[in-house]
Amino acid sequence: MKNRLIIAIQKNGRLSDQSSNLLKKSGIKFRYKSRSLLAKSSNLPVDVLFVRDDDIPSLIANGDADIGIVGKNILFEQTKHKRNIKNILDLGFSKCRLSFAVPNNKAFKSLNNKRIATSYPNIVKAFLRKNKINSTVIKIHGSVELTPYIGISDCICDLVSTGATLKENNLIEFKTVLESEAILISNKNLKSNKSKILDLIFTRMKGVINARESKYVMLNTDVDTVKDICNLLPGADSPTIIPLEKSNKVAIHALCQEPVFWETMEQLKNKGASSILVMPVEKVLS
Ligand code: PRT
Ligand code: ZN
Repeated sequence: MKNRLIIAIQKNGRLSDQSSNLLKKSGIKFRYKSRSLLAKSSNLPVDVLFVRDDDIPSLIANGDADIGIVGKNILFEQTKHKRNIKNILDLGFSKCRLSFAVPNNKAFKSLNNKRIATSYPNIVKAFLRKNKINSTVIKIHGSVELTPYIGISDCICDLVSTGATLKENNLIEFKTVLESEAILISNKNLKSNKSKILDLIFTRMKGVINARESKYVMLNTDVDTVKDICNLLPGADSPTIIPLEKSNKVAIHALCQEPVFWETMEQLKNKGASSILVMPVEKVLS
């Protein structure tokens, strides 16, 4: 395993599918067998390790894995690994926030002198310290949202994505402590042979992430509207202009690195563009 880069990803949970997909889109071929812990890539010197997400920072800090994908919330909570791990890339999926919430019939203005139930005691304590708030933090592993109703806490600090869980439990979100998403993390002291493999994977992952928002736009327009049309193309660096057989008509092709909404297409049409095609982009290597 010395010369192979070991990538730890979540075995079974909210991060699993998108982590696997990202590795595959980055050109790492591997086969996942449901009970196995390790899959060897068939085309690159890479092994994929399937574990619980909470174990990923310690595996990397101890050198048992080299890089991994976790929620920012997990990395920030496990403060003891900070010295050995670096966050190298925000991956843009599994977005959520760590927020305080209180039963809606007990809303209060100050967090002072409260009992706060959370699975993230380190993040919450750091927040309280920073804001000079004096409260008690109670560590709870699951069903945090029930604790105010069984008399254990006055409020909670938990992950929220759609807000449906808070709503179901009559809780109101009132302060966000951390915005989280999946991140790529790495051991800070990788040997040079492993760093080289990481560089390759890192560049490819960035290409996959950049491509997510990117669209390839093709349209036709009159020569005298080219400037107006190009100004409307979102995040297009330098569009290609191709003369068409019909005099004074051109085709414009552009890589738009920002979302292209229906509104933009309508504006393009109003400026004289026709045959507007918006196509997905799979990979971008700049
Ligand atoms: O078994 P293992 O330890 O590997 O997994 P796990 O059960 O600890 O984690 P898992 O799979 O539930 O979540 C993995 C990561 O997904 C988290 O660490 C976050 O980074 C991210 N993530 C994104 C979330 C959510 N969204 C999320 N909504 N993790 C948890 N939730 C929970 C939240 O705790 C609450 O119970 O979903 C509920 C709220 O969701 P909404 O949509 O109702 O607001
Ligand atoms: Zn977990």
